[in-house]
Amino acid sequence: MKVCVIGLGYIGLPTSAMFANAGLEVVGVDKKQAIVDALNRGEILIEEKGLAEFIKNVVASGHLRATTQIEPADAFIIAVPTPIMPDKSSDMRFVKSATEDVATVLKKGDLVVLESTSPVGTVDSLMLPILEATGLKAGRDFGLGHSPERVIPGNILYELVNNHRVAGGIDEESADRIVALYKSFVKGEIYKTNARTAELCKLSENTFRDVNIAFANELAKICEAEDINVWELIEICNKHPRVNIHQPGPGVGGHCIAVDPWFIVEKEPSLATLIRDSRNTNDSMPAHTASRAAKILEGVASPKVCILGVTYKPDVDDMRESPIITLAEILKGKGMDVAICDPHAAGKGRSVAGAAIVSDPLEAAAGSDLVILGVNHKQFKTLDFEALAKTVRTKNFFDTRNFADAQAAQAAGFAYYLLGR
Ligand code: SAJ
Repeated sequence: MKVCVIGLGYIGLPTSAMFANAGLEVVGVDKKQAIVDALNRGEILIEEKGLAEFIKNVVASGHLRATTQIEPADAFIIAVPTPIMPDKSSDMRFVKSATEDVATVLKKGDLVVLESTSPVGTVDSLMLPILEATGLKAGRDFGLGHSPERVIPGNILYELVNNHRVAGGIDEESADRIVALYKSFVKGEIYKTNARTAELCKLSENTFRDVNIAFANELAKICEAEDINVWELIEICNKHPRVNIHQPGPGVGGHCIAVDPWFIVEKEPSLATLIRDSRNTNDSMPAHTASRAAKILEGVASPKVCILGVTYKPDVDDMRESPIITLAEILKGKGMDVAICDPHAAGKGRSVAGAAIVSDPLEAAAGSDLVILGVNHKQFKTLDFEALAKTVRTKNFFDTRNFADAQAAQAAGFAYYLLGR
């Protein structure tokens, strides 16, 4: 069995390695020569727990190699990006061109599986016509369907194997063949359905989270207006056996939860009203956080703000769609001097709102009038507030995650502010 995986990113790479580790012959295809060259040397260019070692081993075993050109295979897995355009519509260019590539080598008996998160109808309206233009008929001559990845960055290798999966086929036999293929390494259940349901499954999972986070963020704003601590409120509510309110924060980032709900809105704009409102609520949080910061700094001449954390979530180096980048840009736009500290994102030549990212909180906080905790990285749990107090100009601390040691901050003389209170 030979599998061709198209797109060697956060999903394509570990998925290729899983198939290879299960003994299949795997060819990874990517347009970027640097990724292909690295993989053929047994190396990767992204950061993901355990992945470098795993890839090194499967490449050495001879089961995995990479190329820039598609090759004939028995199964094709498409794991390319499906980004969003500025107008919030989906950009399906990469799925389209990957499908066109598959069509050039497609033969009777093959199986084609879309893994990329995609709007409902992608398999039957975008991919199927391209593949059938070869003269082969979907269902009769080749299998086709959707089996979205559902793994969380930072724990991909574990979740790829252990999470449940959905296998949506354009017909029963396609679904069966997708199940059989993934069973080579998946230990979770694989649920069979049709392709459209599988497409909406993936979108609904991330939208569930987005809507629930929006609810928490709306509660945070309500609590600020009503002089209630939202964190205490949520903790107590969640003691109820059927309540599980999510955590508020300065916004929702990443390339999934902040993006996928728009794929539903794009398809059904007049029906997806709660979904659209939730997205807008979450998108309003960086500006809301910035206006709280501006209020704290009222009357301070040429204020300097230090932000701790700039990635989209804790303990990763991934900054995609991070709400903290938006927050930093808004603060800069308000005329503030912004310094950024992030131990995970530092040292990679990246800058945010014109500021270089440094790894030492004390260095970033020097001379500042407000320190904002933006991301709950482990390192920030044990901030040295005594040392921080000596380096700042004004002792203001604004925690957007209810994460820092408030007592230690206050003991060191900081005025401690909390989002959602
Ligand atoms: N966040 C909150 N409050 C919360 C939970 C999260 O503000 O209560 C924010 C985080 O700070 C972060 C964002 O949401 O900015 C998203 O982080 P996340 O860790 O919840 O999710 P992702 O985007 O890393 O991964 C999600 C996962 N989906 C679900 O949990 C339903 C993952 O399983 C998916 O595979 C992934 O999206 C994907 O690729 O679609």
